[in-house]
Amino acid sequence: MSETNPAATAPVSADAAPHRYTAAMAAEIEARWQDFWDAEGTYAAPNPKGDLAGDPELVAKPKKFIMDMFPYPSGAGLHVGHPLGYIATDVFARFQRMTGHNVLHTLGFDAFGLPAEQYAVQTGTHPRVSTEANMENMKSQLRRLGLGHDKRRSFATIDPEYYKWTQWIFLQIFNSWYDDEAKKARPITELVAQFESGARGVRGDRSWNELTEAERADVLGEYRLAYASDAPVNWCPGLGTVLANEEVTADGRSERGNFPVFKSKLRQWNMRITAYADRLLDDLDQLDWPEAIKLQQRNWIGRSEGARVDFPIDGERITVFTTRPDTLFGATYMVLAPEHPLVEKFTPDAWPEGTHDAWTGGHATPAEAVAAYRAQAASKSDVERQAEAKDKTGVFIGAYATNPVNGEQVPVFIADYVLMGYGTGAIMAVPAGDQRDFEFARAFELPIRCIVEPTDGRGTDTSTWEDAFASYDAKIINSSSAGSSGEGVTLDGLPVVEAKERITEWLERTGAGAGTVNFRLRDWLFSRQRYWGEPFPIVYDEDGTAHPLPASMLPLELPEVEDYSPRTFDPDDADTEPETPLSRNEDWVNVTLDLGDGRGPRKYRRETNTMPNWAGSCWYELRYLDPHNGEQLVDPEIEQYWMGPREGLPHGGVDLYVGGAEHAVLHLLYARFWSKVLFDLGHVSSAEPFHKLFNQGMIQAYVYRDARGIAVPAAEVEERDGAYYYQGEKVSRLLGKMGKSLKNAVTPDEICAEYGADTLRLYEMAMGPLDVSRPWDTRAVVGQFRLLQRLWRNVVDENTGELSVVDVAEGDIDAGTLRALHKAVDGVRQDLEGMRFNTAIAKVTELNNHLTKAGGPVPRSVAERLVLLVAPLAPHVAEELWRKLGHESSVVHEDFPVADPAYVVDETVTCVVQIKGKVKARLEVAPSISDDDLEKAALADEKVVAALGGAGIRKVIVRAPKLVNIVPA
Ligand code: ANZ
Repeated sequence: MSETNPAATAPVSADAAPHRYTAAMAAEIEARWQDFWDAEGTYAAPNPKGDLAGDPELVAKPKKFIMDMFPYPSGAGLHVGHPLGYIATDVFARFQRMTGHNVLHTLGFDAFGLPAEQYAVQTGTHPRVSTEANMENMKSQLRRLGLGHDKRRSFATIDPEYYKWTQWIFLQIFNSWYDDEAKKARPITELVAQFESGARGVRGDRSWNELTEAERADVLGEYRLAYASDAPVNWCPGLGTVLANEEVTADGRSERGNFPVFKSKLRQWNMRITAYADRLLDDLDQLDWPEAIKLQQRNWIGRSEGARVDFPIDGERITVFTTRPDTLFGATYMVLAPEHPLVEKFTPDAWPEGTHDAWTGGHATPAEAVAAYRAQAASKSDVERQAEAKDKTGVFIGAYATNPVNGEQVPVFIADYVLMGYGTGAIMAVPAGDQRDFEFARAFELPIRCIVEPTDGRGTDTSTWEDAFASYDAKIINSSSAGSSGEGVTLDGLPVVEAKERITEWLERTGAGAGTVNFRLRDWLFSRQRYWGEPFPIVYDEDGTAHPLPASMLPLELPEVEDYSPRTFDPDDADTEPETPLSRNEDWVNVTLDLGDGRGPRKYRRETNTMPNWAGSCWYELRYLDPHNGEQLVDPEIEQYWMGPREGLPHGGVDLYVGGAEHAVLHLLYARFWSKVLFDLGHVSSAEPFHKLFNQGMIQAYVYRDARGIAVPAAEVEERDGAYYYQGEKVSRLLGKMGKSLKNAVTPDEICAEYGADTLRLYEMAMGPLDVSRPWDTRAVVGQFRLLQRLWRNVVDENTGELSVVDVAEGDIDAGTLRALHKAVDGVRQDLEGMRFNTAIAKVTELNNHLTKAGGPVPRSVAERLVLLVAPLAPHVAEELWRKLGHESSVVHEDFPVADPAYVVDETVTCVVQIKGKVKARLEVAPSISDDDLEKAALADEKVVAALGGAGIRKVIVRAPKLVNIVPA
């Protein structure tokens, strides 16, 4: 929006006061204090020991570790939306410092990532070079905001001294396994000892000592928490890269370039996060996180209680997972995921006699039908396959399996609504109870058997039904049998929950199945075919067995490569494999090493994948604690001090972690997983990384579009009579994201230049509750600038630049001012503690306005407390005024004011105290006083005590706040 800037124009007008708070003055004050804070190390947080300037007095204080989700150093720099959370944590951290805490607050960079690599492909600039330039730019933008970070603790995930430890943690995870009995990770050497002693058997009938080295490695690979396996990926030879599901179109081609995409198997690293599913779920209860985020994690982990049921077929069996084993009698057909490995095995050469035409898909043989359907299914993403499409597709594979509960032969289909990656990849279909099965059964004319008595009046004749019936309150019917394995079972008349129990017992007794818990969570695919990431500390010997590097060889630094771009292949050649950039550096890849494992120097090939960009953010909170430790991940005493378990935080963790809600699952789940492994292995005392999580809202901005729908520069749009114009043309206005591409980005630099950082900070905090999204409005920023001008004017004479406050004894300050002061102190304190920054600013404004309206000079002690209230929010102007008020040390470590409760109560009301109906006393009390407190106050009143003259009391009638009537005995 074009408009004149009052801050810039104020000082040049002829009669402007020479010492008014202006943009120019703000710029000067802010730069000066920022330099001072840096030089003094004002925000340095001492550690209990070590080289971080341990200060015994500070260390004895209670502590607070306050963190932001660290940024990726993007080339676009920051817009005003980015620092919202950083300002909020800074205000909170400053408040905590002023209320007696040793505060750790800093910010690093999450600096590995794809954009720098893509830029390198396009321009040849080394990703490190562009990343470092971006970091420099962002650092200066952030510095301008006056954030109180302990800069000695800052780092970037690309620093070799940092990723040395990321690699080290990988080795810990690789070298451990999950002991299901102890429910924790243990060193792999302890598992090897169990195999060696025979305490644990090796699968098959061979003993551990008979296995070759490679075979032993394979066995251990099935236990390790980091393991390599062949995982299906979307391989696009034409682009030379593996694609995410979202990058593949519905017809199986790459969104970019329109090349064919193949589901192929690739040897990849995985993390066995599924071993921790239960603990990741259970420990959520103890965390102070938004419920919505906890719910997303719970759903992502997706714990389902149910049963596995075996359906015999051809002397083998198909195992299904069901959450409703009680509906087993209603299972009239089965479905396997199209990719299920048993499909070929059970597909016969010819269609069985009398196969329904609708089941064959018009194919001459089952094999043909299966092949055609698989090709069709492979082109859909899991999301599309699960979409609630009414037209269910599938094909009969020509085989029947046996329902174990009644011996019925049920046809086996493949259909894409069953996913390979969930449960067992096979289901028993119960059309009466499951909507997808219902639709499929209608399409393929399969029987729909009513096994739960409908409670909605639709009746049991399923031919009249329009959908499946599901209710946990209903009773089971038509579910009784002699059982194919000889033993009968009846569920008839049982409510669902009891029926589940009874059938599960029956499954276990007859060996037809067992109760089980299934998780939606999958292991974490941990490798990328990229350059700009942490190299794996893994080498392969000539047999292809993976060996970990010894810790002494870390960091394994990223080597130089000539070419960052992926190698592309014939787009139709599915048999190709991605070529990783690291594999091109033959000198780096092929090495002779002595791994110190007694095998002596040998030839190895290095792993040429790199870690995903989630790796670096999985443990960065720990590095802030002890950022220069080259010997240990983190000193245990230091970790214990800042993050250890304590009252109310049974698993320990960061006191406050602020970031966007978009990180509900991946980052927050991965970081929790690494914490738990490190905890199990004894490296840390905290089993959770982040005790309290807060999601800030988004700063939105108006997007203006012309008639063609193209965004036009928001800054050049004019408003006339409620309509918007760009270069004379009418444009539309909608609230959206802020960003360069929408031409509506406002940078913090612009606002700092126009008004100063203190104004920007106040504006962002005043916009609304922190967790709510809010539209940016540059025109409104000036409101906060004016608040600072009035604040300044209440303390400093604008003409002389001298202090304008007067020394007045507390008792001589007028009651109205004292009330305004203490109410503000009380309210701001509570608001800052509760992170209600917007209402805190409203209270500061109210007090400031009171002082302005009162006219006359402000009493010094009132001005001082006002400045202290402002200090967390607008630290530069507060520091300047504090010094002007004659203090020699920084306001940063001053004590936050405390309210005198006597002044905090609202206006008082007069309460009449009667004895036997006669007025004996009058009390001034708060309108909100409770009956109890009022009774106590009345009975303690001198006049009342005298009037009672020691007589006992029979009854007291209280009508707070106005009346107390005492009836003596
Ligand atoms: C029989 C049944 C009867 C089912 C009924 C549901 C209702 P959640 O709760 O998400 O765990 N299922 C199992 N594996 C599947 C797979 N790989 N792809 C698609 N669907 C699958 O869901 C579990 C239920 O989803 C299972 O219980 C199974 O259908 C289906 F009245 O079995 B149910």
